[in-house]
Parts: sequence; structure tokens; C-alpha cells
Amino acid sequence: VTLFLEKDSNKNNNMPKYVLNYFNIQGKGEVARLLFHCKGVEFEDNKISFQDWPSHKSNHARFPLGQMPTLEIDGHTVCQSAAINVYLAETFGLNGANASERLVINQVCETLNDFWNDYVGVYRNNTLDSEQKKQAFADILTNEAAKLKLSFIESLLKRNNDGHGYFVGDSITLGDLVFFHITGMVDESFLNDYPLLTELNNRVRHSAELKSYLDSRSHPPMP
Ligand SMILES: N[C@@H](CCC(=O)N[C@@H](CS)C(=O)NCC(=O)O)C(=O)O
Repeated sequence: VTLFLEKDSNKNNNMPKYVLNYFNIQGKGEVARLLFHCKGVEFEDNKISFQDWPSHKSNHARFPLGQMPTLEIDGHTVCQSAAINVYLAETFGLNGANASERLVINQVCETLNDFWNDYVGVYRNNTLDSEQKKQAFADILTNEAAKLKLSFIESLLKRNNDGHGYFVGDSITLGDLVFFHITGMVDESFLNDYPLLTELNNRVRHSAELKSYLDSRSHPPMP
């Protein structure tokens, strides 16, 4: 493990060979993809179909927990999406300039992670039919708890460049990408009451770094 960490920290070395393994959906692998595309770093986007997955799952050298995403870094395999995302963000300079900026980014990521867990709860709830699921997804972003979270996130945004830029600094970081990813899983009209957040999503969507990737992206948010 130390091998690739040492290599990464040496800026004179070439980038390692990255392989990201995940399903052909956005899900828990998409933030890593966005980080690669944002920085223009080459990687193999290895999309494994749901059909093929059972034959890979027990290969613990490539899937230590029998789950995806996993990231291969010069052949060393790591797992856990949040760990992968933070590692890539730090390696690419997309995780804030100092501890205070990372504190903002982490608050954004953790708050949005709560939404994600709510989504997954609804998604996996087999007692709901598809109409009830649609309603439950809508509730997740419009109930009182959601309003509190979205207002909080908007207030964090507002502290930097009066809310007309990014969560920290002057360019996209992990916080902006996680925000864009999670809120993008549902209808954007849910953000209508939060104009600065809507603006941020548009800014990320049309950023020079991500525009061409997002224009051509065809894999769905969820299966
Ligand atoms: N805590 C893990 C969870 C990973 C996870 O739940 N992976 C799911 C897909 S999102 C998976 O691999 N499911 C297939 C399986 O368990 O066989 C992470 O964040 O990476």
C-alpha cells in the first residue's frame, strides 16, 4: 500500500494507472468519475453489468468486500466510495486548500449523504409501488428536515463569494461535485426555492471541465 501512496505524493512522477470498477449506473461510483473528468485524468471506466456481477463478486482480490465501487491504482485495489472520493480529490487538488475548507466540504458531503441514504431506503422498500416511491422520493427533498438541510447548505455556499461561486475557493471541489451528483438524482425543480443552489448546479453542469462528459453521459442515476 505504501508503494502507491509514496508514488502519488511525488509530483514528478506520471499519474498511476487507474481503473474504476462499478455498475453501469451513476450510483456510488459517479463522484469518482466526475473527479477524474473534472481534472482530465485518464482512467479506465470499467462498467460491469448487473448480469455479469455475480461472477465477479467473490473475486476478493478485486472486490475486497464483494461490493463496488473499487478503484485499482497501479494494480492495488481499494474500496469504499467515500474513501476513494476523498483520496482522488486530495490527489487531484480538489479537496480544499486547508482544514477550514475541508471542514466546509465535509459538512456538505455528510449532509448530502443523509439524502442518499433516504433515497436508497425508498428505493429498496418493496412495500411501495412505483407511484408511492415517486411520492416518497419527492418527500425526501421537500419535507421539513430536507428544507433545514438545503437551507444550511445554501448558507454555507453563501459564505464564499456571496454564494455566486463554489463552496470553497474559486473552482469546483469535491463538495460541489457531491452536491451536483446527489441533487441531480431527482427532478431539479426541487431546488426552486434555493436559487443559489440552482445556480451552483447549473455552474457545475456547464463548467468547461465537465460539460463534454455530462453532455455525453448516458448511464442512469439508479438501476
Ligand atoms: N459502503 C460501500 C457500499 C458499497 C455498495 O453498497 N455497493 C453496492 C452498489 S451501490 C454493491 O456493490 N452491490 C452489489 C452487491 O452487494 O452484490 C461504499 O460506499 O462503497
